[in-house]
Amino acid sequence: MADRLIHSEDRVFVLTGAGISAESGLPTFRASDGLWAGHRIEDVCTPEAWENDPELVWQFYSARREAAEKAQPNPAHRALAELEERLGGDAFFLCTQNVDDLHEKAGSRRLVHMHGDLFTSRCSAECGRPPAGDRALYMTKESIARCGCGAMMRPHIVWFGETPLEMDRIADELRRATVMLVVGTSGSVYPAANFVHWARQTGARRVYVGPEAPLNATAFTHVVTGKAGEVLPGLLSIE
Ligand code: BV8
Repeated sequence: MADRLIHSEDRVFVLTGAGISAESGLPTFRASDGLWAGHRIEDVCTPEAWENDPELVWQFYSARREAAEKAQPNPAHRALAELEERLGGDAFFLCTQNVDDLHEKAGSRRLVHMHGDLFTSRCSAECGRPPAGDRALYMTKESIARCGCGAMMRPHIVWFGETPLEMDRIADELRRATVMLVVGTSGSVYPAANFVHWARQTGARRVYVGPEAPLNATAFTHVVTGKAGEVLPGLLSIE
């Protein structure tokens, strides 16, 4: 990229996907050995899957809790946390599709998990009690925690067919951004894959970082090919 990506007066909206956590040892979804390997999405990541077999769903998410618990942020996560620090105030906003907590471990603060987060559970009967922090592993149906109302606790994760979280805040931050940076997402899941098209309407500069072009590559002004952990530290210096 000829000139610097970010200028001191910019407002930066960042969208991340599974690719940013790949260098931390967490598999992406669509890689051959990806997260879905061995599980059909519809068997572990839909409300129907939960109705059919809550034990299998909790075994899937317990395995992901175990992996995420051991994982550490990589230079890409840290570069974003440092950019937030340098821009300061509300000039930086991070929306992640990831349910791991590596952005928080790296020090990011102004962020939302639009697809939920691994270390929170909520009442499967939606009795009204708020979601609660939960790092336990549930490998059998009998061991699954119960809500005060008696219903099973479910992962606080947005499954296919469910409404993503914080959409109003995300739309508001996207409207105000002058730069949109997208890192490590294949652009195959909606509404996240639409965000770059929304940013195009505001005239924001739109940059993708990843080893291969995403499905919505034509919507970007710049595509920087490479691994996030190798590219982001250099890319995010401010003019
Ligand atoms: C909804 C939580 C209504 C679970 C997830 C329009 C058209 C078609 C279909 C739909 C549509 N609208 C809605 C749908 C249905 C569906 C959908 O999109 N289906 C797809 C399959 C076609 N969407 C929904 O159901 C959504 N809900 O639409 O509700 C609504 C809409 C708007 C407003 C209100 C209501 C809910 C979808 C959320 C599902 N839950 N995650 C869990 O984690 O277990 S989605 C899950 O998959 C992730 O969160 C992520 O979003 C997606 C995976 O994608 P990526 O993160 O991109 O990962 P992937 O493996 O695909 O790619 C990795 C990338 O990283 C690659 O590009 C690779 O090159 C790159 N990479 C690899 N290594 C590196 C790297 N990059 C950088 N550095 C590296 N080192």
